[in-house]
Amino acid sequence: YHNPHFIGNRCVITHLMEWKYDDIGDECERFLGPYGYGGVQVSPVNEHAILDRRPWYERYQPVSYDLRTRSGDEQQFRRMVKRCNKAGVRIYVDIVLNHMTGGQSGQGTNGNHYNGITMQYPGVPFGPNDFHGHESCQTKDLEIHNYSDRNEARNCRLSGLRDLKQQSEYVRKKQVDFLNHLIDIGVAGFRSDASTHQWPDDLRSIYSQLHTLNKEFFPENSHPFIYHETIYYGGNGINSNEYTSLGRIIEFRFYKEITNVFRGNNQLRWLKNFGTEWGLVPSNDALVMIDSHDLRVGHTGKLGFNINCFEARLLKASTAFMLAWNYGIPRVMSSYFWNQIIRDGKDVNDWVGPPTDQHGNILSVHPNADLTCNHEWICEHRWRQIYNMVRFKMIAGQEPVRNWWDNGDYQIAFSRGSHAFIAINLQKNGDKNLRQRLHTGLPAGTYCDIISGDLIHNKCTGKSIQVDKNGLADIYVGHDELDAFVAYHIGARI
Ligand code: AAO
Repeated sequence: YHNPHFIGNRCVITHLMEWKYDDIGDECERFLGPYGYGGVQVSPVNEHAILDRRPWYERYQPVSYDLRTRSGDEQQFRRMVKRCNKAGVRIYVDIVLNHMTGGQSGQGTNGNHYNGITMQYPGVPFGPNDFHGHESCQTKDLEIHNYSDRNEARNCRLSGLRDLKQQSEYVRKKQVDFLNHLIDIGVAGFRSDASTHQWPDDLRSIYSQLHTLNKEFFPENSHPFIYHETIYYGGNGINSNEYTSLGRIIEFRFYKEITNVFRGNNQLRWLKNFGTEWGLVPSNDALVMIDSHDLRVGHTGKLGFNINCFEARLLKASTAFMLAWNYGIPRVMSSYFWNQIIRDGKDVNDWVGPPTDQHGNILSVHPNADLTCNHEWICEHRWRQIYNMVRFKMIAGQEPVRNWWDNGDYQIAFSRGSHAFIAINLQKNGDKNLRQRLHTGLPAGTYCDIISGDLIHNKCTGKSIQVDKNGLADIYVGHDELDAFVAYHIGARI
């Protein structure tokens, strides 16, 4: 469950939040495949509640396991999976097994009625006996109040969401069928939503009944890749290591520590031994990110601390570190535009759903010739500084971190063996420019900086360096430049 089943040396996932399946299929063929992305996380695919104003988070309120959302129906989902696999790009589905809807009633995206008050979900079907009640949850209002309490966190309700009793064989069977349906279609794995709120043994039992991956696209006997949302920062919270035997975990300490460093609260020089020595889980157990669908709107962490698309320079630099460092499987968030208005530390528009036409249909993505998207879709995964670092990571491969240099403060540089080299400058005081003759680890030659430009027709469109026969080069990152870093690798050498 730890292996993402990437093709070749691909190694990065992007979350195309709320994209339509047809668009994701196009994107796999025209961009993700050619530019070396390994996979796509898609927003929840099963029927969910339709809420007022159509917030993005309605997708986290399941109504049934039928495959139909505003992103498309089952046929479109199948077509996408096939096209992406053929383009060398895997599909991972965000699965919401912990709960059904909140305490309201209405219609789901496939036309099934549901009632969260009486806990009737005829589309599955689930009834009141399939949910946790006072016999297992000790809080008066059945809500989780203490997230560190194992029983409460798993047997009570997360923000009012009706909490499924996964101890019931019937409930597990319905969920196994759902996951097997997706596996048979050809997905490579799952993001497990709200994992901390489910008992590890229940998940284990569900996973033990899963099919192996579809042989049309995967080697025989491949198991789905599963990564768990376990928000753990140490202390007495529920430890994410309770889940590492089940698959990978999303290592929130990575996001928190890296954000803290790039925000200027901790010198970059300390990153020299970043990873397990900082208390993180072993690299092979981790999936990492800088931004996510929750972080960008402060549904986890804090606005002002979290880094999202509205702070592009910081997002690019921190993402570059994530992609240059050899830890975990990185996931790049790709969002859509919303009008962020922060009041009292909260974004009043934290609910805003994907761009739609006046009938509520999600808009298609029409990229520009310069590879960027239009105003509605941010497409961080198409920013040059980011997709070129995806290539950097691919070229760095399994090479170790070497040639570490720092100025004792907010400037660092390191190589990945003799394949790639990066220098980052976030210096705030004293000599703010990074100007050094450094060991790059690279073979002699002229290299293009893949951040300020590209190698095109054997010429650098941005900056370049000369590496001498000892691997030394003059590295420069001015403090006032568009980007806070430069990056070079053997794939962009003249
Ligand atoms: C919506 C409405 C609610 C309404 C509900 C039901 O917004 O007002 O009550 O419907 O009608 C998403 C949205 C929710 C939405 C939900 C359903 O974010 O707003 O509710 O869909 O439509 C916890 C969970 C974690 C969860 C996260 C948001 O543990 O699993 O909250 N993430 C996932 C998804 C998310 C989704 C759901 C789960 C539900 O990614 O998109 O919700 O399917 C503490 C806890 C964490 C907790 C965070 C939340 O963290 O430990 O477990 O996450 O708080 O902020 C310190 C502490 C640390 C603490 C942290 C805060 O560092 O050490 O423990 O601060 O960041």
